[in-house]
Amino acid sequence: MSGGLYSMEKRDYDTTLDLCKLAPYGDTMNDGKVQLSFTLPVVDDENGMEAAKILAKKMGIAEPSVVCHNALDKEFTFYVVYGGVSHRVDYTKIHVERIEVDTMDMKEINNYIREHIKRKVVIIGASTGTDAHTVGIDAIMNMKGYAGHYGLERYDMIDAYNLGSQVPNEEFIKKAIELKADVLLVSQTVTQKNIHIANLTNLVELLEAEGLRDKIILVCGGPRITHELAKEIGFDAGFGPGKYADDVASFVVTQMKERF
Ligand code: B12
Repeated sequence: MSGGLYSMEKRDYDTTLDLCKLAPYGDTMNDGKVQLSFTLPVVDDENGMEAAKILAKKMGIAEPSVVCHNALDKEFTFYVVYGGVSHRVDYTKIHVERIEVDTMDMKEINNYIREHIKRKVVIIGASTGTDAHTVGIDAIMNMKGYAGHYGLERYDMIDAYNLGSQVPNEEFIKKAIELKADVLLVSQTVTQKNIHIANLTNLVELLEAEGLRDKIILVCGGPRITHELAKEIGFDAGFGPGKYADDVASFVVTQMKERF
């Protein structure tokens, strides 16, 4: 179930469900049961388990029980704690900025480009700034693809260039001009000290200074990127975990048709 209308409907099988007071579900409706995992830098013994329970209680978890404790080595232990939370959420008031596009498959996207754009779309991707993580951008661009979704290099109607990692914004833009890019894809994995925000904002500023911002579709992605954040800092869209080449390709080609 993907949320939306269906989940807002009353469910006959459980009349105690109140979406204005949404609670986690463990065994019975509204029991508030959650499971929490963390690692403590201590030996795997009774004292460590007690520390894990005390910590969970301090986090507001009622009646915590340690349901799993595994020594990672002599001085680090991994815990899973099960317990209940009393907090409730008003689900009916939630509004999340989301990308409104129906994802097409590779064949449909190629046909869409042939029909509406009538030439190959040039897409350049990179993990920029000091970020050395390449797996995310490779998942989107690599010929072999990821999790059963072919990457953009596989698309007949897309010229995809993956510049790799640690690409300075200036070099990225230089390449965009040289290759006459329609779309720039930026991957950001490291978010320590909000480095991703500084780096992404700098790219937007440089593109604006070059007079290029309005001429290209600018998209970022990564494990901690949301669409809301991306829009806030001047990108056209942001994609997080569980998104693939076909999601981003569907978005960019429909944007190109609408905007250019
Ligand atoms: C592999 C890895 C590395 C490898 C990277 C190798 C490589 N060639 O990429 C190495 C060992 C080099 C590495 C280094 C570092 N890492 Co590292 N690394 C990881 C790890 C284990 C996996 C990341 C990964 O590959 N995920 C798989 C991909 C497929 O997932 P993804 O990136 O989320 O991509 C998906 C979506 O987000 C999206 N997506 C991603 N990018 C894009 C772009 C676009 C345009 C779109 C549309 C979508 C999209 O699509 C993908 C598919 O759905 C994570 C921990 C973890 N388990 O996640 C830590 C992790 C990311 N690393 C971390 C850190 C801190 C580092 C270092 C700073 C460590 C250090 N102190 O040296 C360095 C960074 C150096 C640098 N200058 O960047 C932290 C980041 C913490 C933070 N919040 O900033 C993590 C979370 C580990 C941790 N728990 O602390 N790392």
